[in-house]
Amino acid sequence: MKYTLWTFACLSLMGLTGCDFDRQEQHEAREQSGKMSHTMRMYHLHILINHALQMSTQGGDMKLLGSRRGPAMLDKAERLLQRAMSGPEMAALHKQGHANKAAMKMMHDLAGSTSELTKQMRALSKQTANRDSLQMLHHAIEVAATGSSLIMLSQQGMAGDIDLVMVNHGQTMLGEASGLLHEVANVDAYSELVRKIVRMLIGIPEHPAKTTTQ
Ligand SMILES: [Cu+2]
Repeated sequence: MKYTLWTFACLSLMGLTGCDFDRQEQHEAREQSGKMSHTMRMYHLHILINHALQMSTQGGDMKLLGSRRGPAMLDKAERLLQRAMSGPEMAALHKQGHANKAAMKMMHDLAGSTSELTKQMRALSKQTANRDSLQMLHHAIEVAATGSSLIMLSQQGMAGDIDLVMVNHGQTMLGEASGLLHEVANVDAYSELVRKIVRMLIGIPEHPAKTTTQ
């Protein structure tokens, strides 16, 4: 009997400790998100927008190939863009007074141009003129968005020596994107919009997130 009671007491104690541990973890997670810098939160939203842009270029390429998956991909890109820009996370950043920050303005400019490009991509088809050049322009966006995301991710300072590899490779990708633009001679409105977007991506990440903790 004594032994049974003792076992029961031990099990209860273990259960309580487990609960305490869960509570502690939840508390730490809340603390962590409270301490997370606004720059880190903005960069993560920005990475989502870069990805929406990449999805658009894939959708645009599929439209040029005549694939019926093209419009569906453009729909998904638009939904992600809307989710990132109109979600509670963005609203919170604005509420906290970050609406006029340079990084926020850049993000809104990029999102606006992405939305405009996605709309224009709806008109692409197998019959579109200069399809090869348009695909090269799409690749320029793809490469620049990848470079921009790698740099922003490495600026979070989460992976030590690997951050350096990421930032260097990101810069190489931005250079590659610039080179691709020079290869395409188109001067129509669509190409100009692509060039504007690539230039925005090249100019984006400037401030290491960890130095601006608030
Ligand atoms: Cu905003």
